[in-house]
This record gives sequence, structure tokens and C-alpha cells, in this order.
Amino acid sequence: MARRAAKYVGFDFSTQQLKVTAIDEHLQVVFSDNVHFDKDLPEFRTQGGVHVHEDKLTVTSPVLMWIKSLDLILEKMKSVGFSFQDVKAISGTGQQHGSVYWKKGAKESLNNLCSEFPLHLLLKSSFVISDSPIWMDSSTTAECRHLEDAVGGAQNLASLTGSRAYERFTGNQIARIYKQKPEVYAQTERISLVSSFAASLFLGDYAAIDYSDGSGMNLLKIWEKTWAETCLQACAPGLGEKLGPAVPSSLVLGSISPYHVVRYGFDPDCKIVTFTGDNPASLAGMRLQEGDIAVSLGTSDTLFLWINEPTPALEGHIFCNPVQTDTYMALLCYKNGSLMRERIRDECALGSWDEFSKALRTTCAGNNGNLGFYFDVLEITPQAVGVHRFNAENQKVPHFPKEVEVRALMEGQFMAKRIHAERLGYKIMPRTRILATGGASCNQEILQVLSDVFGAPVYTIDTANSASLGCAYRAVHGLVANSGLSFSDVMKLARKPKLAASPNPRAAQVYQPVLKRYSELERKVISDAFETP
Ligand code: ADP
Ligand code: XUL
Repeated sequence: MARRAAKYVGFDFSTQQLKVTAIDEHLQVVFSDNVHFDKDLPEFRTQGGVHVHEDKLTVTSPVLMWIKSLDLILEKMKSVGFSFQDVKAISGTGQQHGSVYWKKGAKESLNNLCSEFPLHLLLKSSFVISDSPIWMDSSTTAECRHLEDAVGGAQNLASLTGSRAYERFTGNQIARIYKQKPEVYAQTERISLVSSFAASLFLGDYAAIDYSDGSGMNLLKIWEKTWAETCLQACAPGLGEKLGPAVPSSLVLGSISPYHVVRYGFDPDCKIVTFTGDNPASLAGMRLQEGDIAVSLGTSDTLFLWINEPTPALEGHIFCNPVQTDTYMALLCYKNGSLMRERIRDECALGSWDEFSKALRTTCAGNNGNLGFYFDVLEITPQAVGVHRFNAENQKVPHFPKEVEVRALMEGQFMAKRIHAERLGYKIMPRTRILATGGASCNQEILQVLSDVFGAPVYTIDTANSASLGCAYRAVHGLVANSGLSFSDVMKLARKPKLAASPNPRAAQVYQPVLKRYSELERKVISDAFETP
């Protein structure tokens, strides 16, 4: 009998949808599908997968919606004849920071799931909180200040957990729930992240939180990889017990629950590899290697960096690396991405990306000393707003000629990224690769500026469904991680990224002094932002 082709599956519980990607042993995608929360599960009345509460600060998603979406996607897979029996391993991911509150006795229910019924019916009474706080929630400013004070300040918290206190980070979310509803907290048997909650549904038991997603809680000591006792105590009593120990991201948690074996025909030996957060999962999906930077140029701009020796700062986040436990990843988010570029394109390049590119081609690296900061909306990194232009003498000027403006925008956006990456401990090395993705990564001239500012080659990659694909890859790796094979060993079969731009040899010399000036002027722009009434 012919050998059946092994499959590895990744599930992504993202904000708006549940996605699934299956690959074969050659790492080729053989199946993908999704369930869109608003469209396919209208009974939960979400918009973009979430409920924004009246105070505008509280943002939640119904936990049963996530479970029902899993029932639905597995049924869809069954109806198209997906061969569950060939799946060797499953891993997955969830939006970062969101939390799920299991009721006392829920472990028992998870251990004894009756395969005749869908999960959302079996687990409908298993949660003390039916609306889970998610990453878009910003209602916990008081809890953030309390946590930072408890450890002696924002930088101390960053040095310990990888990030200063952020409203969406789970420790602060838990603290608010404890403060507002202590009785609900007392009835909680276990607190999961969206990722470990989703893993629990496959495992039929509480799944551990992994180091990488655990780093998005303001609770995990990223160096020792254990919970920080002072942080736990500052958030809620007895919290360590409700979280359970954190584990490496590539650990096999166990075999799939008999529920799925009977109901869908999974092989009883199919392994569940620890689930992680969506950004760590994307790092795996983009197959970042040691020293790489991924730059996503979309509605907002995001940077993932593979860092060996991070220096956590007041901006950006350091997470434990999801594919290699002894290293780290950094995450930097910028709100002024494509929309900012579009505005300058409309004002200075006749609304055309071709004209925008032409302006970049006809101006020179370093922009003759002209540089600018372009923040139409309040920026995250750094916290500043407005448009600020400086000439070569560091004098503030109200306007630039159109093509100078275009170059100042692009150089400014990329210099900021390089400077913030270096502040987090990133070092550009001869083997550094920049992997560019997102809408603007099709623009050759933009990629050339990126390459010149960083002094490194830029490659482009297709990142459609990178988080679920990354988890299918992680499922493959999880099965062999114990025998010492690294993630990149396993990834050798995957398609290589395409070289899109190489740095001009003179660029390094040009940008060295400009980067220094940009960094100094940034401080001025930030302090101006705070002085503005
Ligand atoms: P999202 O973050 O919403 O997924 P995308 O990654 O798809 O967004 O990026 C969309 C953006 O890509 C658009 O808003 C547009 O500004 C930008 N874009 C599209 N084509 C180009 C181009 N040729 N040059 C620069 N930017 C582009
Ligand atoms: C990262 C963050 C979001 C969520 C949802 O810190 O808040 O990217 O992970 O995608």
C-alpha cells in the first residue's frame, strides 16, 4: 500500500477570523481555509471580531465565538474530505495578550469531552467571563502605573519582562478583573492566553503558556523564563497557580484529545505542539534566521527582529524567541505607515506611486541634510505627533520642495526603524537580511532606501497567512526539536526569499552622521510633543 502523505496543521485564532493552513512533509501548503467571525458567526454580533464597549476603552471578544469557529472549521474540513488521519502534529497561534478565564471544574470538562456534541455546547458553562479582554483594550492605565511602581519604575519592568507596562498586556488586564470582580477571579481555576486556550481545545486539557506569548503579559522574566513573583503579586493573589508554569514554544504538550479522534478521525498519536502568539508565529512563518529583520510596510508598519542580546527599552517589546529558546525577538509598531505615505504621495507626487518613486530616484541618499518626522496620528514609537522638518543646519523649516519631502519621509521612516532597533540591542552584521512584506514592499525605490539606510540587502517574501503557516512549520519542528534539530534545519526545504535591493556601497558613509542627527532631533520632537498643549 502506498505510504500516505503526512500533514502538519497550523491554526490562527486572529482578531477577525480563524485560519487554518496545512502543509505536507515538503513544507508545501496543501490546504487552507478560514472562518470569518462577523460573517460566518453573526449571532455574536461582533464588528471586526470584537465588541467595543461604551467607554470606548474596553474591548472584548466572546470566548464561545472562538470555540464555535473551531467547530465550524473542523466541520468544513470534514465535509471536503480533509484526511485528518494523516496529521502528525498540530500547532497554532492566537492574537497576543487576550485572556480566557476557565471556571472551577473546567479541567474536568476538557478531560471528558463527549464526541457526539460540538465543543461550544460542551464548554458553554466552562468560563467565568464570557467576554475575553483582547489586545485592543486600553482600560488599564491605573493598573499599568501600579505595576511599574511595584517594580521600581517603567525601565525596571522592561528590564525584567521585556516591556514597560502596556494597557493591553495580560497582567494588567488580570489586575483589573481582580479589582473589579474579586468573586469572579476567585472562581477562576485557570487563566489562559488566547493561544494556550486554543491549544487546550485540541489537547482536552489545560495547555501551558509558551515563553514567547508569555512575554506579552508583563509577568514573565524573559531571562529566567519563570513568572516574576513581584509582578504576580502586584496584579492579583494566587496568580502563579492560575497561570501554571510557562514552557518552551516548541514543546510537545501531548497527543490530541480522544474527542477529536472519534469525532473527526484524527490519528490518536497526532501531537499538539505548544501554541504561541501571532507575532511570534509570523516570525516563524517568515522563516527569520539569526540576525534577520522583517519589515512589514502595511497600514501600520511593524518590525520583527531576531536579537541575541536584547536591551529592553521604554519603546518596543522584547519577547522570547518562538523558534530558538535561548534567543529573543523584538517587536516595534508604527502607526504612521502607509496612510502617511499616501498623504505625501497625494500632496507631492500627483497621487501616483510612480511619481513617488521618481522623486526617490531623482534625489540623493542623505537628502542634502534635509530630514523630517511625519506623524499625522500620535505615533507609538516614539510618542510624538505632527510633521517636523529640519534643514542641514538643524533649523526647523515649514516646507520642503516636493521631491525632497518624499525622500525625507522615506528616509525618516527607515532611520527611525533602524535607530529604535539598535536601541533594543539589534546589531547590523554582514549577514543581516531584511525581509520586506506588506503593500509598499512592491515598490523598488522604497526598498532601495530601506536597503541603503540599513546598509543591508532587502529580500521580499510572500507572507499571506504567515501566522498559521508559521505554526504548521512549528508543528513539523516540534516533533524533532527534542533530537536537537533547529527550526532553520527543518526549514531548509522551504522556498527562499527573493533579493530585491542591495545597499549602495557609499550609503553607509552618508547615513552614519545623518542617523546620529536624526536620533538627537527625535528627542527634540518628543519633548516638543509634550510641551504642545
Ligand atoms: P494591511 O496592513 O492593511 O494588510 P497592506 O500590507 O496590504 O495593508 O498594504 C496596503 C498599503 O500598501 C496601501 O495602503 C498602500 O498605501 C500601499 N501600497 C500599495 N502599492 C504601493 C506602491 N506601489 N508603493 C508604495 N506603497 C504601496
Ligand atoms: C502585539 C499586538 C497585536 C496582537 C494582534 O503586541 O498587540 O499585534 O498580537 O495581532
